[in-house]
Amino acid sequence: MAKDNQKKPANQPHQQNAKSKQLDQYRKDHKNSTLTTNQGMPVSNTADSLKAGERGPTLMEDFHFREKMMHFDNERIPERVVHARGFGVHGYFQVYEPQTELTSAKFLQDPSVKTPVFTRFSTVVGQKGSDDTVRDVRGFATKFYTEDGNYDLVSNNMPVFFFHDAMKFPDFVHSIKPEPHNEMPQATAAHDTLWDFVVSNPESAHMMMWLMSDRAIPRSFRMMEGFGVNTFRFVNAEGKGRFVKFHWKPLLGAHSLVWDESEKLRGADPDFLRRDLWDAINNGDYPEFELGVQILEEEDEFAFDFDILDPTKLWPEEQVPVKKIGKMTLNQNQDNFFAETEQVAFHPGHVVPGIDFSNDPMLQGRLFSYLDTQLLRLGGPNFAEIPINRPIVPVKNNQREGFHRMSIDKGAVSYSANSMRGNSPEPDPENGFKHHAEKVEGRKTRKRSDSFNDHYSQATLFWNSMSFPEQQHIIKAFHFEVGKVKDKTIRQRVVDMFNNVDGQLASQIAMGIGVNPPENPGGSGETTSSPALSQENTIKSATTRKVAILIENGFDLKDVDQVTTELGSAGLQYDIISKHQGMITSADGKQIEANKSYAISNSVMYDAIYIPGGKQSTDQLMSHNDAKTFVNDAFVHAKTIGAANSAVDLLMISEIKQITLADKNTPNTVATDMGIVSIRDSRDLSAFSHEFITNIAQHRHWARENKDGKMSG
Ligand code: HDE
Repeated sequence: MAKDNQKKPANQPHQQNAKSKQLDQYRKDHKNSTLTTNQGMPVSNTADSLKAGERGPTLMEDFHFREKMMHFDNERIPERVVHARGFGVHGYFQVYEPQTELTSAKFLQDPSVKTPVFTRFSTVVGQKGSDDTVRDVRGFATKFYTEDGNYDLVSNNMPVFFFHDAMKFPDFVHSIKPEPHNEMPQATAAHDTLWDFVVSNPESAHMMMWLMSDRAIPRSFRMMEGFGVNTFRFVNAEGKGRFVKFHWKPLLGAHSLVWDESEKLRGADPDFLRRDLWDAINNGDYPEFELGVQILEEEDEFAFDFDILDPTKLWPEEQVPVKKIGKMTLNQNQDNFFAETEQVAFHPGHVVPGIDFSNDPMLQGRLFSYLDTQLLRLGGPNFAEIPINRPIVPVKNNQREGFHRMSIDKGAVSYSANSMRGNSPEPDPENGFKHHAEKVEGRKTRKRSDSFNDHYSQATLFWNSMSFPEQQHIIKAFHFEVGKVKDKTIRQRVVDMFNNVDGQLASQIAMGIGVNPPENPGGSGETTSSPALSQENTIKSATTRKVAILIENGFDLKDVDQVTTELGSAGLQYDIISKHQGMITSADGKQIEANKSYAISNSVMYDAIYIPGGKQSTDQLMSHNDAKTFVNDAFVHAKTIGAANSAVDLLMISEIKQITLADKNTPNTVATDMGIVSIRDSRDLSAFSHEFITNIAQHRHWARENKDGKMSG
């Protein structure tokens, strides 16, 4: 069972502390150990190969060289065909109350039990070495190590998918991956073949709306929802089944980057999302997600105007509420990326008694694919024996041998039924997994049900549910993604296809990509909206957000001390940034350390910026472009900016226009305008700090978009 680590207070410079602790432990673990070969033989020299004379040829008998090189030459395994780039962390799950009425799954019964979990977050399209912040779906796969064996909830951060039937998966993935003739472009949907697939497969409309939305560029893996997408079934001890959709709801809310920021982050920190997760866990800011379920009685299977087995449809939360039944806490980083993140094998078919499948045609296909793909990737059928994949309960069966078999199976009997071993291990008809006894009949056919044929209503529902800034971001995303398509016919077909979603949307798309607007602006006729779909309505919190503090020599120490104390007690993190890394001297001669310089930091790595006062510091900040670029970027990206005393002058020379700043005539008064918080002539920054943190909690101040003539979405 996972251990429940104590939450550590926010501190600074946080990464250094955690890192040096890890390093100390690492050194302790490896103290005075002797280097050996894989056979355990002590090695005398691992730098020079065995040669005939100091300048002579290398000898074939150098078994240490050959073993070392053979192992190195074979260190790579095939990356996942999709979701290659990922990052995994450990944690635990606890149910709030027994769910006996809904399911017999044991890990959903006892609130005192902490079920260990391993969660791997991923992008879909990019290769293992691609960038974290690309526009893409994010995978969110969790392995629960339960007392009834492993249960895998293999989710995405979007609730629907591009088509109905798994049969189309190879076609879709071929179209979105780099084009095969020149392997371009990498890790993006912005090219001809994907959009050719889209216009040729109109059921993709709804998912493409999600992919063009802010959901495709999350601020953090910690601030992302998860969705099981496919319809599953809960079955209770009496055998009663109900349809279920799974959700993960982050306690920090669901938040996104803006497009310009995500592009810049790819250069500034391609590991941005994995570093954010790694640092948060090292800091004791453990990500928490509530597990939610939407439940439908079997009698209500046909009560909706969409088919509940259709994976291009969501069940609007206003119609089928999400019941939160437990919480996952991710509290431990992995020890070894390869052993854990790379070797973990998820499979939607890893279920436990109490969780079963529906006839969702995509789910049925997935049940084949995941097992099949591990054979090549993990080198054979014994991947369940790799430590990260091993259940916490004993595995007993008559499977034997195969590549990389770890267990030494004793005795002569490896079959069932047998008499030589009393037929043990034997099936347990009482407690063993029983498939829900659903009645099924039908003629063999390759047809899809007509009930799957409405491709546009829910795409419109999604569009209707977006706030104005979210809609603007979607239009901008279409301009970028479809604008990159070279074939003008496909660009025109995109406009015509999305005219079925919303006429205004289609006209706006057309405007940016050099094709004709629809002759008759259309739409699907769907007029309702679902507030749960907009990230404007998510949880807003400043906790764990990261602030950049810009100073130079001559800064006001009190301005730094007061605000950093308040940030620390509100659970925020910060870096002190200066032209040069190292000690910086305040106006009254005290020194503090700048743990970052402009060379290794960038505005896009932070949620907010604070500039303390101190005339000499402000003058220096104004004299070089780095600080101005920091502030201007934060402004364009709609982030909270705070400035105290003389630092307000820096804001006045930046691109910040049409904003009300603190005035010399109203000293000691906090001015807040669209997320810019300022104060002049003040020795007490407590009211300022409070206002600054409240603004950070808003995530972004969209009203500011376009105020400088640039559009960040
Ligand atoms: Fe996957 N998917 N998928 N998928 N998927 C894989 O399995 C597949 C789908 C998801 O972190 C592969 O082990 C088919 C939906 C995640 O290791 C592969 C279809 C959802 C991950 C595969 C789908 C997902 C995968 C590649 C039907 C959201 C990463 C490597 C169209 C519910 C797991 C592997 C990890 C990985 C097949 C659709 C989520 C090829 C056939 C829908 C999070 O087996």
